[in-house]
Amino acid sequence: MGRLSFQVTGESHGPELNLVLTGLPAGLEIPRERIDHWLSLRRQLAGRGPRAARESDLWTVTTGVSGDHTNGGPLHISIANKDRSGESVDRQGAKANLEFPRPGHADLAGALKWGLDDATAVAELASARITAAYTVLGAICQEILAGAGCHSLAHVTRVGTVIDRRRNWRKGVRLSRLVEQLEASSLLFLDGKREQEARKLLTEVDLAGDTVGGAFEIVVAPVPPGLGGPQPLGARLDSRLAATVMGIPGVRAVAIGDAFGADRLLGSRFHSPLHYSAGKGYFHQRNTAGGVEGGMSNGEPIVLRAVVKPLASLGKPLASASLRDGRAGTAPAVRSDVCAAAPAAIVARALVAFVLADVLLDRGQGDGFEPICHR
Ligand code: EPS
Repeated sequence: MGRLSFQVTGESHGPELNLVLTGLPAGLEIPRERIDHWLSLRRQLAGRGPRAARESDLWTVTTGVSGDHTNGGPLHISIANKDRSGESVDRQGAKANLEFPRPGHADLAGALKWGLDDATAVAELASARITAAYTVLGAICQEILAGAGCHSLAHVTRVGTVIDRRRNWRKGVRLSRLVEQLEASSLLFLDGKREQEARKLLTEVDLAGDTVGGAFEIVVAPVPPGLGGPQPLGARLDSRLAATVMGIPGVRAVAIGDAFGADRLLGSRFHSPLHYSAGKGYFHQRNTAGGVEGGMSNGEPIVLRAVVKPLASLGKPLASASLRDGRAGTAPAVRSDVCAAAPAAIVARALVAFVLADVLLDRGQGDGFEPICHR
């Protein structure tokens, strides 16, 4: 769409994941520590199942660098899988029988698409394992944002019934200290007491053989105004951000700003008065627009929110029907994570960094400002 593009390949239990990223400027340092840090957050935050603990996400750059810096060519990075068994396993460690699709998983739709009587191949492609590669992508793109002075954070706002403290992300907010605070929390919560409640809930849900949904928000600030555009559709920042984050397995709803709940409100209540000060420039009292109006950044923090469904692999599975002959049965009790909210938030931060790095690098004729970062 813009200047950057990427491809990711790999199966959940295949030998490796591969990321090919094109369009990077030459001379960008590969941020090894940040990549490892983001990967370990994605792997180790609360809510993960036994598989995540077994992986170490060792990654190797094979092309596109000269020493520690990009050389202007396509960057290729592979991430090794430790579990290379080629198939999902059940909670006892035996091959999961995917003749009976897990309701809510990709199993049924993929089996119908490819005419399969066992959904193993579908589960391999649909697995969230691929998000390790998105995380590497985002950690690199965050360097481009950093070059433009933009910080970003991932905050889990809900795990099941437990809601974390909320903030109004207003212009001038400094994100770097908050990032440290959030990353010290096992669930990317701001409030330690609520984090403990959410941890307790995760343990209970796991013991019950169930999974639980959640929600998160990604915040980027400061953001220069005018990124994106009202036309064409593919240039709209809201459309690009939402479409990209919606592609994370488990994410089922994406909103910009305070849009969740806006269906109940009057315009005079939802929108917020506009002000101007010499120091801050233009700003709204409340950032209900989430920093994007008319498909363009308005200079306020970008706030993207998303809902993650409860994962479909259950310890006490639902009734299902055979892919062979339709007979009634039960879906398998496949090994799984308990809640995807925290790892998905890290992945969303990564993909948001990709979209914003792309619009920052791609600014050219018609955009009306000096390129911020084009080493
Ligand atoms: C996943 C199921 C689990 C997760 C996996 C995504 O794997 P397994 O089937 O081996 O138990 O742990 O996520 C990862 C391996 C990862 O690195 O994120 C799924 O069905 O999507």
